[in-house]
Amino acid sequence: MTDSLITAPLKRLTTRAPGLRLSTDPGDMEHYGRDWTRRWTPAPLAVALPSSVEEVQMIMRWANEEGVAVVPSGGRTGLSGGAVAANGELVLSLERMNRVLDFNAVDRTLTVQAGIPLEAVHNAAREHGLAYPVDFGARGSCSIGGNIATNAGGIRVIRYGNTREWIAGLAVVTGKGDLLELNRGLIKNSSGYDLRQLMIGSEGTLGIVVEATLRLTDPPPPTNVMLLALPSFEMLMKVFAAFRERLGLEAFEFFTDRALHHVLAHGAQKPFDEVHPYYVVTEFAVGDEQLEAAAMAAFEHCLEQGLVSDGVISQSDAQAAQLWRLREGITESLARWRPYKNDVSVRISAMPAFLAQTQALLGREYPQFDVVWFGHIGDGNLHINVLKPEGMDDGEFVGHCEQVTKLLAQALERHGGSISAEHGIGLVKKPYLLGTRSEAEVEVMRGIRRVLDPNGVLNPGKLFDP
Ligand code: FAD
Ligand code: 2HG
Ligand code: ZN
Repeated sequence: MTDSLITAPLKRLTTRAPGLRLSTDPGDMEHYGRDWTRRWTPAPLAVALPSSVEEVQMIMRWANEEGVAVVPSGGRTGLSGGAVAANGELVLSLERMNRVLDFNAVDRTLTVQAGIPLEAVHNAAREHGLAYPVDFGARGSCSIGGNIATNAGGIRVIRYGNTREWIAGLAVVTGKGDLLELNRGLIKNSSGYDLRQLMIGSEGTLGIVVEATLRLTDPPPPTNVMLLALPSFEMLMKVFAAFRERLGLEAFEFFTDRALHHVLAHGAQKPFDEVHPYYVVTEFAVGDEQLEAAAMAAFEHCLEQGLVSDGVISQSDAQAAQLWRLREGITESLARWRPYKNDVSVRISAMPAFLAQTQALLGREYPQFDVVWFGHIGDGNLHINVLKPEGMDDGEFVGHCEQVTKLLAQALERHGGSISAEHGIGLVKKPYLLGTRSEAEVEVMRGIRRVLDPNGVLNPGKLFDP
């Protein structure tokens, strides 16, 4: 610890929790004070790395007494600023609470500490011949606690749903420091409010997830991955319908030529000789003649109807991984531009009209910007990343993007959509929460927050203002 940075409240914390690992090292403050947004300058009070539930409770009780704000922190891969500590908060990192606690073969559940990386959960499930199906590109760095706090989605929602579907139980330390054991792995439980579900997606504003019991499922079937090239945007949802009608889809993802451009510049392999404006990566079960015939029928139908102009199907696991890299590598390939991100969703039935209107809106508002579209189109979820032009001032860039996001939010409101599909509201989308959620809903949320965190010490300023 850097002595000059150990304030009186921190001294009292070390007295109360003598074994607690605490850091005021400037490198740690910088590292733990930010997430992937890179828009705010980290300025925490200190970083606490508890190793037990009791230490988390001690921290929360201390925070209430001292009036110190606490930012729960997982893998800090969040894209909405939820784990940013820029105002003298204590960062409470779950990084050291990263163990598998129990596997139950009869219940098919895995109980883990919240700081465990998603990929370690995948591996643990696989070791027991089962699978945890929530998956996405940040799997190596993000934590299960962060996934729960954001109700993370990813590339297999179309088949398996969001994180919410896979949580059988939670242990949560509330803003007051109480420990709640929620649902305890039960499949059926009609004994009043489901507080477990309330915690999922609460972005660290109601409680700190310390442990989770995850439902596991059968390992995925053998699959093929297909990359499709599309001649126009209007074809996208028609291709989706054609494939969904004929196949049980494991994934249906989309990206544009601009996304491909960046991901290729970042080292991925070019899939086609020609450049096409739009692409889809889809994955589906194979293994018998009927399934393979259905996949070919879907592709041929799209080709005949002029909905796709080219396609390639994986012939090996290595090729499947190569095709997936074109989609999963996009976020990393854009990171150096610190893009302004939008993560929006509408119902699938509203998608064609919403896409057409949004394309017109963004074409008008961003004529000279590099706008990169991609996303989980099979779930009605689009990611629209706007890259900052070289030389443009940060403030001017964000200001402009925020004006456009207001228009986008209005379009979403007209279509009954959401300003955040899977990344959370955090700081980035806070100004647009009303519109997706009504005043009455936000007032209920405030009330719930007051009960669980009466002194407002948990992640203040995130999601909505007090
Ligand atoms: P953090 O960033 O550390 O925190 C996120 C939020 O959760 C913050 O509000 C934080 O305060 C809170 N929090 C963290 N841990 C806890 C806890 N234990 N208890 C209470 N609150 C907590 N997201 C998707 O949904 N789908 C995707 O496909 C996807 N792909 C991504 C790809 C890349 C390359 C990257 C960088 C990010 C991607 N994300 C995606 C976003 C991000 O990975 C997810 O939001 C993830 O769930 C965040 O987990 P984390 O542990 O990094 O959380
Ligand atoms: C994805 O789907 C992630 O790849 C990240 O949700 C999206 O970078 C983004 O905007
Ligand atoms: Zn996504």
